[in-house]
Amino acid sequence: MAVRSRLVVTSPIGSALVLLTVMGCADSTSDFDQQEAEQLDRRKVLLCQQGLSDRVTGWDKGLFELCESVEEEGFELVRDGDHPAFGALDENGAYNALFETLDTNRDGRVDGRDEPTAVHLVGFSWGGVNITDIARRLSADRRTAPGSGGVMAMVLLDAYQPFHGRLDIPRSVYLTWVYRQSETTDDDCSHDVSFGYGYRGLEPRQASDALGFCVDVDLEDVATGVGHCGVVDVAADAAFHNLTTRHDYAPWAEAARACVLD
Ligand SMILES: [Ca+2]
Repeated sequence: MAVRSRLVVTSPIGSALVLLTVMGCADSTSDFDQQEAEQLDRRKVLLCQQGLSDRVTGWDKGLFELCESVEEEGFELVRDGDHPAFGALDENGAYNALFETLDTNRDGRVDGRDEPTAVHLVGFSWGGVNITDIARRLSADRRTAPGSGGVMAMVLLDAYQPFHGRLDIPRSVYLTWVYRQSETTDDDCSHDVSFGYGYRGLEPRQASDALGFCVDVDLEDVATGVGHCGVVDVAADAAFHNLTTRHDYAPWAEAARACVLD
């Protein structure tokens, strides 16, 4: 186990440099030419996935508003009918809808003949684990050409599933921000569905050969009394900033840590 030491998380500039590195640049804005600018301006798609009981109970816990606020910034939101996010038990439906959105020429493949698209993913609780699966599936899908299955940015909000000890971040995701709480409050609504145990966001582990960067924020360091069911509201501004600028959220820079590497 190791921690990626070259990650810069102390300022928004950190992720800007990260992005330039991802895009194949060296490390300075002098290399940020028209080609990279066009890549940043490419079509942006957002897929969101909810927690396990959220669809049943009607609780979106702030996720719908977050996803639609990003949509208003020019992102194409992959909707599940009228819902701005997919239910946790419909990972296949979410994946298929994403694939169809990326397959712009409708030939059953995602490759260089489709419109260039930057994929963005958001998942809360159970949906956060699903979202990491979706990122992994996209890069491994035989219908996806090499180089066309990457994810530009992913935000995981207290990702949790029973029987998962940790959260594996796929190497195909360039920028990952993980917001989680490590000490569930006594009155948190997750107690009702976990025999009183309460949910805590899983610790992310990034593949040591990952191409991108992963930032881990324990919300206990930036807020008080955060429970599992309040994570989306607490982290919504940070997530919005991450997705729309691809930069770190400066107010929480002191709490940001590089994800542990496998
Ligand atoms: Ca296609």
